[in-house]
Order: sequence, then structure tokens, then C-alpha cells
Amino acid sequence: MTEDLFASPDRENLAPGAVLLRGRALPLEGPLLEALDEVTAQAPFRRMVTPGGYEMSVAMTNCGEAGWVTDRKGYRYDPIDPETGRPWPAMPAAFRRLAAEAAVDAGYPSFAPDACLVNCYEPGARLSLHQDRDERDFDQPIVSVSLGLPATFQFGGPKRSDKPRRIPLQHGDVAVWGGSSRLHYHGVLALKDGDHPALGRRRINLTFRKAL
Ligand code: MD6
Ligand code: FE
Repeated sequence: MTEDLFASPDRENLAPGAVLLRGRALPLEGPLLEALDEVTAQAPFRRMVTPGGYEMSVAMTNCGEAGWVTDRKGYRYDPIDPETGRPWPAMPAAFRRLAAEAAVDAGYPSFAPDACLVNCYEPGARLSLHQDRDERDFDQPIVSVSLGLPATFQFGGPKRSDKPRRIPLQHGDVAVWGGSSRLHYHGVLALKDGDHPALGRRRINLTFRKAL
């Protein structure tokens, strides 16, 4: 019943609490790409090291009040960029606006993100199955924006061993998830080579969180 009320060709329910809004970022493409350049000029992409000592294939940066970081000591949200010693760049207005509007569309009217992790994939880069559990409040959803080259998202269940579904993500797609799928395992398969008109040989993913 509820599925029917919200059904639309641009909307796909992935799991209870998780919705894919195809093309939802496209109306804000110009302002988003401009804001991305401003963020990465102040806090450049870097490949972080996991607690186990591996350098991640995905390059990352952040904006907002806190940024997600990993190093030999562990994973955490930090108000300071360890590379620059300065606070992360403020969250640009276009970022904040898209995150809030997409959350409303997905049924999360009071989402107010304080952190945005920016992931940069070059061909071959991948993100292995993981849970996002470094945030304080799992009642808040995560809003995830895909830009640039297409990728295959893996979306599993509450256990690492749950077989993941494969979901193709394109430039402009926005996934919002929370509710009972908030802690489900997920990842991104190795990026295929290609050339995107706006972003070249890269995929950029913005994930908005209420971290603190
Ligand atoms: C990515 N995204 O799409 C990686 N996590 O590049 C994530 O790991 C992710 O998209 C939590 C919620 C949404 C996501
Ligand atoms: Fe994640």
C-alpha cells in the first residue's frame, strides 16, 4: 500500500528504510561540482590507512563539522583534518540542501547532517563490504550521492555473510538509507574504466551523516 503511494519510475525501494532516488542530484549538478572543487582545494583527497595497515584504494576527504578518518589507531570522526591541521571545510550550501531534500523525499524529514565524507574512485578502486557504525545515532539515515563514472553497489544484510544484491549507480543517483537497514553491510565493486563528461576517469560519492 505505502509502496504504491510512493511508487515512481525514479524511485526504487531497496530494503525497508532504504530508497534509491534516480537522478535526484541532477538539478543541482553545477552547484555541487563547483562546491566539490572548493572543498577539495582546502582539504585534498588522500588515501588513508586502515587500522590493519592497508592503504585504501579509495581516496577520501570530508567537509562539515566532523570528518571520518582512519589510521593505525582506528576509525573515528575528527573535527580536524589530520593532513592540514585545520578544521574540515564547511559543508557547502548546495550539499546541505540536496542532502536535506533527498532525505525528505525518502521519508526522513528531520535529517540535519553534520558530516560529509567525500570518496574518490579511480578505475580499479573498490570498497569492501562494511557497516557504517562510527556515528552516534543509528536512527539518523545516511544520504549517498553518486557522481561521475557508474559503479556497482553491493547491498547486503545485517551479517557480513548475507549475500549482497548488486545495484548499478549512475551520475546523479541518490540513495537514502536508514531504519532497519541502517547497519546493513555494503560495498562498491572495482570501478570500471571510462570517461565521464563532467568528472573524467573518476567516480565521486558524497555520503552525508549525522555523526556527532
Ligand atoms: C560509495 N558508500 O558509494 C560508498 N555507506 O562510494 C558507502 O559506503 C555508503 O553509499 C553508507 C551509506 C551509503 C553509502
Ligand atoms: Fe558505507
